[in-house]
Amino acid sequence: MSKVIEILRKEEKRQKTVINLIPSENYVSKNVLRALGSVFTNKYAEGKSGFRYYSGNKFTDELEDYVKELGLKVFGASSKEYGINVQPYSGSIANLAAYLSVLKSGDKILAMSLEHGGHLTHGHKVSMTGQLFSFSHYGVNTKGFIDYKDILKIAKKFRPKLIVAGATAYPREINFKKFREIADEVGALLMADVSHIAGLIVGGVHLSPIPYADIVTSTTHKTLRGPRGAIIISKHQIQKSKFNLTESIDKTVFPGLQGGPQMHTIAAMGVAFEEALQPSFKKYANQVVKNAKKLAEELKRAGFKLISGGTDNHLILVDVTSLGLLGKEAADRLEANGIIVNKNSIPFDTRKPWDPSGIRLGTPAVTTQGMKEEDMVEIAKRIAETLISKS
Ligand code: DSN
Repeated sequence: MSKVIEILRKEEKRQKTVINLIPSENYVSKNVLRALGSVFTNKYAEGKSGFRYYSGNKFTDELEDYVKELGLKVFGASSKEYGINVQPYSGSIANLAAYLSVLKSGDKILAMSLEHGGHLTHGHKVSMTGQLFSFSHYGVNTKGFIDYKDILKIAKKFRPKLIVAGATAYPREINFKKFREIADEVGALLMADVSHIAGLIVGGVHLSPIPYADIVTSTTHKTLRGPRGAIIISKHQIQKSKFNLTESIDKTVFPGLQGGPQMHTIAAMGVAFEEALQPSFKKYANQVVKNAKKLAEELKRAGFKLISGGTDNHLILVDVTSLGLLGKEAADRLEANGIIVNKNSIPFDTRKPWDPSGIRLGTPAVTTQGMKEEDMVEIAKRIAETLISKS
């Protein structure tokens, strides 16, 4: 047997036998996997529907047009006002493409800092985004919440051309309406990076950035439960100018940053969007949040210190230093006990991201497996037994 297939089988077994609490991971459906492993992987399709550099794209065009239509539909964005690009290979590329479509190198962007829950591509110095643009960062207050008044103060002083609303490790709901008001006060564009919470938005559990943001970027895995890829939704027109934002984004993605789109991934995105439009997805998104709230409540009861004291979404951020542990140690101990989380920085962390003070947990994957609140009680108990009684 192929060595690769052997490894693949071991990974299949691992995924079935652990409790996966990584908030950015999920288990896709058989149909999403089928599309990912389909013949669309054989096809080159540089360009866009009707304007391809290769022949033989009749069905590729049909597929991409359909997936784009579905992508706008799941986010409730009308094609009259919004366009969508489904080709970005990842969220990082999508964010870079969004910046490059509306800004010049050196322009100012205001985003959430990595230490307080932002993403690397929100201008961290080791990311190309932080090297190409001039970033200022906002964070959370000492209670762990975004302080919109504080963001307005920073924005008035910094005068960014673009404000990014979005995070990878923020357990509370983001108010995109307030971000819009801040952006309008300082004449900035607003971009929402909803990679983590896309499924919650689509499932109607969290506030949508549409119609507030000019640009919305998102990965399609995580809570959205599709393949590893990304999308960019954008208004066609911004600030009443003649500049066509959707066209600019299309050109930045290809040929600006990428070559041939991965049509098998786009096919799988289409399947995930079809699934997200089913009533069962609303139930799923609701249960993700119910499970996270229950898990947070039980962890708190067991003596864990949660950033912001709880959660509104799919994720929980825990400061493990009060237990005399570090993030890596806690994550390793949990893995040894069949529970998979990731070590994570916490707001005001004095330690480096590689060796941080916290762990991040989430419920998208276990909810897909059908777990409910009573299972969260058991999981919290097991986490406490692993980390508290042995620390
Ligand atoms: N690595 C992703 C996460 O885990 O949140 C973000 O890109």
